[in-house]
Amino acid sequence: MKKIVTIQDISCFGKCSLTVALPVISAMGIETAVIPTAVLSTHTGTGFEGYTFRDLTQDIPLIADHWRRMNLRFDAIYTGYLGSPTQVQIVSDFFDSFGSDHNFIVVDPVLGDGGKLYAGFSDHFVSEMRRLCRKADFILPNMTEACFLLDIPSPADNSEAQVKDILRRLSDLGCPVPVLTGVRCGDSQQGAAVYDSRTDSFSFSFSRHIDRQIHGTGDIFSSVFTGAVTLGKSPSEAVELAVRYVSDCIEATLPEFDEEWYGSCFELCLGKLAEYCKK
Ligand code: PXL
Repeated sequence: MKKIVTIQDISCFGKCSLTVALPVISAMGIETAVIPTAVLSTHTGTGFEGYTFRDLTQDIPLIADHWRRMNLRFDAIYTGYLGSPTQVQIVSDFFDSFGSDHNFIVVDPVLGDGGKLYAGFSDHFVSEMRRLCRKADFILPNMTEACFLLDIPSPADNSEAQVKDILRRLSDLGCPVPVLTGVRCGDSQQGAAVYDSRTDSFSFSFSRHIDRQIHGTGDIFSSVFTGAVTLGKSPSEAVELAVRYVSDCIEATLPEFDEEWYGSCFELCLGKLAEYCKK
């Protein structure tokens, strides 16, 4: 079996980060090892206040030391939400220990959405995340995160030329294959775009646009993308699969949105995802 290790928090309630990555990657038929970076009572997004935050930064090197002694190897290393600049540095050390020519690194630079940083993040955190992106084979920012990483204002519109320019600049940060999510195409479509700087090629993938912010969809996207590349798909095929599954999850959430406002009903679509991966 293929094996991924994912490094991100557990938000105990709220359906994001590890509570998404673990079921989604497992449904793709891939073993999923985890390093929890923090335990929060809920995620920090809109709608939740007064959440607890237990920092597990000091545990990460201890887990890594044990795994080194066991000689564990992973086909992919995938990071999501990280809680502090120190944690980013420790994750960077983990890449040095466990990254190799036989695996790849995915950094989802979780920083913010809707033009704003998430609660508790500073400019210093953004610059540490920018440094981490340099070590990744793939980065998966949304439009807000891309603008913070590049230190540019949010674009007024999303022309193809503008998206390509942002992707090129993201690759200049040092990551050969950046993927940009939250890309709009006219009023009716949204999706993602990928740039492979090794071949200088772009690829876009879209589904129906739904005007709702649903928390955790970025984590679903990144989990499917990482799983798909681990299964041998090309970056553009992986983006296409991730766009399709996120769209399935959003469609499944709409009828439930009054109750499930804090996350998506991705659970209802895991069977479909398993089927997509068999094809
Ligand atoms: O979905 C990204 C995410 C993960 N983990 C925590 C978060 C967020 C986004 O707000 O707050 C704790």
